[in-house]
Amino acid sequence: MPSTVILEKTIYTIDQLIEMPLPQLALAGRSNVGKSSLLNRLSGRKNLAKISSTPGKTRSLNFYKVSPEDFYLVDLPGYGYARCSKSERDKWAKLIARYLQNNSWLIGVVALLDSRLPPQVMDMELIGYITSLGVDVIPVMTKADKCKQNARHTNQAAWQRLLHGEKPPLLVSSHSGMNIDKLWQLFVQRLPHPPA
Ligand SMILES: Nc1nc2c(ncn2[C@@H]2O[C@H](COP(=O)(O)OP(=O)(O)OP(=O)(O)O)[C@@H](O)[C@H]2O)c(=O)[nH]1
Ligand SMILES: [Mg+2]
Repeated sequence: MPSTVILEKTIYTIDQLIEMPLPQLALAGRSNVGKSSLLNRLSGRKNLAKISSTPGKTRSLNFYKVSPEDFYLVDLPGYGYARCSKSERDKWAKLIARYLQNNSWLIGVVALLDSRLPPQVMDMELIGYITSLGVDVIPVMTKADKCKQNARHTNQAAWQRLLHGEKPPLLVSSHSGMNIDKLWQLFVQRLPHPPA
């Protein structure tokens, strides 16, 4: 587990985007999939990132610095949130795209997928887009506590087939803590110089 995770920078618009010179892992996924909750669980702090049962809670790019490992976890606004205006959705999509493109500090995008659902077109589009940028995708399935074992294994196997993965996506739960340690290990292994 990380020693400390602190919010270092919040970005609302493209012109606020600046280089953040440390390795970065971004958490991406549909609105309400559990990005901010996962960040809280990973940090061991319940109220670090704002969460809500109303989709569209995170409206900015939030850079959380992890020490002493020295990297950023970046909480992104969710996509596919239908109830906000089209112009607002377009603005977020552009901001996220600009962040993901040509960012040499980005070492991977954690694609969060709802374990209760079979693969969704919108999630496939995100993964296709990230892959097209030459960025690694780390698929992770959220809310495992909310899903019967049979269903989550079916959905997990479906994702593994679609992504041609050697391993199935990791099933996690921010509520029960299931596999949070394993997820943390996955992250740390990706760092350019993993601590000894
Ligand atoms: N049962 C269960 N509920 C979860 C879990 N993770 C998140 N939730 C719930 O799902 C809802 C959305 O969680 P958030 O973490 O705000 O989701 P988000 O992906 O950050 O959403 P946006 O900021 O809108 O994109 C909240 O009501 C959470 O309590 C989980 O592991 N298990
Ligand atoms: Mg959020």
